[in-house]
Amino acid sequence: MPKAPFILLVNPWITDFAAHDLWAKPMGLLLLGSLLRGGGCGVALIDCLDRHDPWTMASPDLLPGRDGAFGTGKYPRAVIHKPPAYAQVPRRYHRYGIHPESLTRQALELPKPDLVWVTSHMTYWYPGVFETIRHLKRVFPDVPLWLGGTYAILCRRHAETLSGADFVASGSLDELPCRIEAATGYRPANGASWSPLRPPLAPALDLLRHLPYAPLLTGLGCPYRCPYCASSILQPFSVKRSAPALVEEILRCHGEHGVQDFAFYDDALLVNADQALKPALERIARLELGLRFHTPNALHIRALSRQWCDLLCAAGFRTIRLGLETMRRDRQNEWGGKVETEMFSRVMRNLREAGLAPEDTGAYLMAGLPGQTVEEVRESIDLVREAGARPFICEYSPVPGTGLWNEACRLSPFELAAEPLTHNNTFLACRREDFTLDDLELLKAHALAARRQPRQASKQDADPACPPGPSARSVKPQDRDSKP
Ligand code: B12
Repeated sequence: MPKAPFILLVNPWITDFAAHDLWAKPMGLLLLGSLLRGGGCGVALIDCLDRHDPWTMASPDLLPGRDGAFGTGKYPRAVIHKPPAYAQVPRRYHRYGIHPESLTRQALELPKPDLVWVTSHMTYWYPGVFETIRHLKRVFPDVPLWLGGTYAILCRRHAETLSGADFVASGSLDELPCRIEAATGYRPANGASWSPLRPPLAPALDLLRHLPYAPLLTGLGCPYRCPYCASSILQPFSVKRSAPALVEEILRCHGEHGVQDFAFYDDALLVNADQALKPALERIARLELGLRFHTPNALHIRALSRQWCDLLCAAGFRTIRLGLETMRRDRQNEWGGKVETEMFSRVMRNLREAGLAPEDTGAYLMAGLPGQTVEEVRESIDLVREAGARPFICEYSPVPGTGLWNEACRLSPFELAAEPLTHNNTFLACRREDFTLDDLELLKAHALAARRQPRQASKQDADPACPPGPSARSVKPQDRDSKP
C-alpha cells in the first residue's frame, strides 16, 4: 500500500478595492480537509486571510487589520498596482491578508507536501489567486498544484490558461479520489463519502489557527433558479445534514474553541428546514448558551412564519438578512416569484412580534441588473425603511452560466466573458447612461442614510421579548454592506 499523501490546503489572498471579513471562512477547503483526513491523508491549511497571523501583525509595511463585532473584522492590507481593466476606477486597489513572507515561512515550516490545493472564491478575485499560486510555486516548484472553488468552476478556461495551476478542478467531488490516486498512488479509503449526493461532513475547523466565529452549513444546493445566481451551477444537488450532526458541531465549536458567533453559509437555509435546522435550533435554544447566529447570506422571506421567527429569536439569531431583491411586483415575478411585498411586511411584523430588533434585520436589494431602473431601487430603499428594516444594496455581479449572463454580456460595454475583473460588484458591469456608477454611489449613500435614520420608538423596542445577548448591540457589522 503506498504511503498516504500529505496535502497542503491554501486559502488565497483577496485582491479588490475593498474587502471585509464578514464571517468569511474557506468552507470548501474545510470540508475537503475533513474528507481527506477521513480517507487517511495528512492535511494542513494555510489561510492567507488569517487576520490574527502574528508575523503579519508585527509587519510595519502592511496596513493593519482590526477586530469588529461578533468576530468580524478588517483584513490587514497592502496597496498594490491596479490591473489595467480597473485603470479608470478612482480607488486604491489592495491585496488583503497575511504578509507574503509569512506565507513562505508557514509553508516551509511544514513537511514538503505531495499536493498543494488552492481554493478560489469571487471570480474577480483571481489576481489574488494567481499571486498565491506564483508564490507557492516558488516555494514548492516541483509539487503539483491544483486549483478549485468558485472561480475555477465558473471561469474554468480562464483559470486553465492563466492561473499557473497544474490542474483546475471544476468537476464533481466524486472524481477527486481517483485523481488523487493517479497523482500520488494512494486512494483515499473513504471514496464513497466524496459523493456530491451525501450530506457534507463537519468542516475541519481545527485546521484554522484562529476561530473568532464558526461558519455553518446545514446543507448544499438551492431549489430556486434565480437568474443572477450561480448556486445551481456550483452545487447542482440539494443535500441536508441531520439535526444531531448540526447540534454536535455547534456544541463542539463552543466547548472546544469557545466560539460564540456562528454564520450560516447556506444558499437556502430555511428551505426544507423542518427536518434538521428546526430541531437543532430547538435544542440549542433549550440549552441557553448565549450563542449568536448570523445570516450574512439572505434568508428566504417566504419561509419566515411567526413560528420560525420565534425560534430564531429563542436560539439567538442576531444578524438577519432578508432576500427581498426589489419591491417591484413585475420584477419579483421576473426573478423567480420567491417573494411579494406583502410577504415582506408580514415577515417584518412576525420578526418584531417575536422580539427581534428591527436594527438587526437587514433587507438585501439588488441594484444594477440589466433592465433595472434607478427609481425602482430608490423606491425599494424607502419602502424597506418604512417597513422598519435596514436596506442593504447588493450590487449585481454578473456570473457566467446564469440566466442573466447572456443579456448582461450583450448590454455591458465591457468584455465580461474575457475579463472576470469586470464581474466585480463595485465595477457595475452593466452600467449605462440611465444607470451610471454615480447613480449607484448615490443609491448606496441613500441606503446608508436610511440605515442610520433613527427609528420611531415603539412598545416592542422598549420592551424586547428577546433579551440582548452578552455583546453590545451598538457596534454592528450590519452597518456595512459586504463591500463598503
Ligand atoms: C457563503 C457565501 C458568501 C459569504 C462568504 C463566503 C466566503 N467564504 O467568503 C458572504 C455572505 C460574506 C458572501 C458575500 C458575497 N458574495 Co457570496 N456566496 C456564498 C455562497 C452562498 C456559498 C459559498 C460556499 O461557501 N459554498 C460552500 C463550499 C463548500 O463550496 P465551494 O467553496 O465551492 O467548495 C466546494 C468545491 O468548489 C470544491 N473546492 C473548493 N476549493 C477547492 C480546491 C481544490 C484544489 C479542489 C480539488 C476542490 C475545491 O470543494 C468544495 C466541495 O464541496 C456562494 C454561492 C454558492 N452556492 O457557492 C455565493 C457566491 C460565491 N457569492 C457571490 C457574491 C456575488 C457575493 C457578494 C459580492 C454579494 C454582494 N453583492 O454583496 C458578496 C461579496 C463578498 C465580499 N467579501 O466582498 C457570488 C459570486 C460571484 C462571482 N462573480 O464570483 C456567488 C457564487 C453567489 C451568486 N451570486 O451566484 N458570500
